[in-house]
Amino acid sequence: PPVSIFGVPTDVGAGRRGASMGPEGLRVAGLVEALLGRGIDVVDRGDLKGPKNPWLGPAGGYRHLDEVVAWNRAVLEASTVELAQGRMPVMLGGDHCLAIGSIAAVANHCRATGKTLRVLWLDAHTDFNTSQITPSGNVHGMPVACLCGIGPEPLTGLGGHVPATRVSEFRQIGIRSVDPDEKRLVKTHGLDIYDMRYIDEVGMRAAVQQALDGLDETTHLHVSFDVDVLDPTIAPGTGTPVPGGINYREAQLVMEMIADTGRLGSLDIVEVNTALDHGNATAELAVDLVESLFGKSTLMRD
Ligand code: DIR
Ligand code: MN
Ligand code: MN
Ligand code: MN
Repeated sequence: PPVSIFGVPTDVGAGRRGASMGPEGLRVAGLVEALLGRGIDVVDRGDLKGPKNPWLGPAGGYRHLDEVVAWNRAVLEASTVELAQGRMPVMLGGDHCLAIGSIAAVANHCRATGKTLRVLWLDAHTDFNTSQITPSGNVHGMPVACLCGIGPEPLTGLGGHVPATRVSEFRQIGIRSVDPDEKRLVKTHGLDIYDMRYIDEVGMRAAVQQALDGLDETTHLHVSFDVDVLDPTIAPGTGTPVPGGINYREAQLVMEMIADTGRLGSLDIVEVNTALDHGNATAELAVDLVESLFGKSTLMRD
């Protein structure tokens, strides 16, 4: 489908400033031109608007909850409009809290059209914290829980359907940092996680095959790409880098295997923090990977 790009310059869900510059970093790295170069029908709709970062501490277990809700309403609305027009929304973060709005919209779209939802969550973190167990209060550590109905009502009910998604619709790849109580919660809820140890043991190909197993022509595949899934040596421009991430070849393989399914329906590219980057290397790498996600490959393959 034709692609509609939105910048979502928020860092209200993060613990460090600067993810708000991510959309511009990705544009400067040539994201739009890269997609155009692949022959894709793409429009950059500019930046969504939302509140500025008040830079306060947590209140009731959340930092900036009202601001996070406001940003997510904007994301939900924009995504909903694009999906209804048969277009593919691509949200440029911004911090990962925006996935509450983007995925709530996609889940509603699937309900309305009878499609099956699969979310591929590429991240160092499971993002399954709650206000009770979060060590930080940062909502970018909570979007998966919120989507699955665990969280504050303004976020769990954002799209009007609680829960927005089922845990069984998620597959998480690249995980290597889960907070102590969050570990218990993902275990209790049975989240399907392909962590770094699993990737080391079976290889990225097998892990991605399993995570994408069961897709068919009725599947809407949403990819939520937190750039901190990448190893910090190749992607330093992100707020919560964790050693031991996926390397360049593994990242290319994930993207190429997703492209091969032909089911990509929507995308988030989040947590690019240009204030922490070396030059614009992280955004440039993300653009390189997105080209593969949209079908660039070395050879013609059958
Ligand atoms: C940590 C960091 N688990 C938290 N989470 C991040 O604050 O909840 N998610 N960085 O992307
Ligand atoms: Mn994340
Ligand atoms: Mn992360
Ligand atoms: Mn490529």
